[in-house]
Amino acid sequence: MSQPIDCRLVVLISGSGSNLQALIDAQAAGAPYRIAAVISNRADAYGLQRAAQAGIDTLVLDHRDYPDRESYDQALIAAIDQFQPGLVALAGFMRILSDQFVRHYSGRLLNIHPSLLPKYKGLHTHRRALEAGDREHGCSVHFVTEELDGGPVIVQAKVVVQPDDNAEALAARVLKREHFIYPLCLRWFAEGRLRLGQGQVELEGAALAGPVVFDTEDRRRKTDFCVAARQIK
Ligand code: NHR
Ligand code: GAR
Repeated sequence: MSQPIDCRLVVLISGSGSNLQALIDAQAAGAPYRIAAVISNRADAYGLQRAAQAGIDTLVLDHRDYPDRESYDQALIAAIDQFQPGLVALAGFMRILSDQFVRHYSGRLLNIHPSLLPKYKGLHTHRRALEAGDREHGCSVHFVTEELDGGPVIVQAKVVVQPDDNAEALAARVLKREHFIYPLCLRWFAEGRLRLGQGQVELEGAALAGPVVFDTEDRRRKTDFCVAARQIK
């Protein structure tokens, strides 16, 4: 059996923080991690208010106060490590992180990205999926590695692209699925079932051949996730 791990969590945000809210709500509903702090690179991020409302420590570290990425990332590491997290989650954090930062948190740094990786790494993913005429789009949770949006993918959720879609409408539907898969991955991690092996995702002690995919019509609840995981082994 897997052992629950120390799951103090630090969440990095830049904006609205609706993914953060999903993590807060999951914690309140019994998820086995504790959000120790929320850190934003922007003082006006609405997610800071969500955190404060939930009684979580917040910190603003503005990248514009630092001469370069390396010094910003050093300061960020120092700020995060005060909270001694077992896991760091990027939740709409909009700054690229240096190799040094990524290595420091290797195996305990997750990101939620609004595309079906490896498609559409980087920014403006919804617009790019529409412009390409894709019939489906979605979101991915992955371990962060030095390669931007290139780390091993854990879970994806798909969304059908509608004929009359625009980027905003599509983004809103994808975001709903993000709010399902991100708390799920953090729960797995905190339960000790999910880890980064040699460049690949290990779930329940076995390497995944590919991400666990929740299909467009998939309304499985959290209790069924192991079934979903086993199907693809
Ligand atoms: N850092 C590393 N090393 N690896 C990853 O996989 C990372 C990362 C940092 C952030 C999130 C990512 C996303 O999910 C993420 C993954 C920001 C940019 C970006 O271009 C790209 C990807 C992601 C986040 N940021 C601009 C920059 O110069 C600034 C954009 C802005 O401020 O609006 O840092 O998509
Ligand atoms: C989410 O869609 C997240 O996947 C995306 O930004 C949004 C943040 O929303 N992340 C990126 O694009 C990273 N570059 P939120 O602040 O409401 O969670």
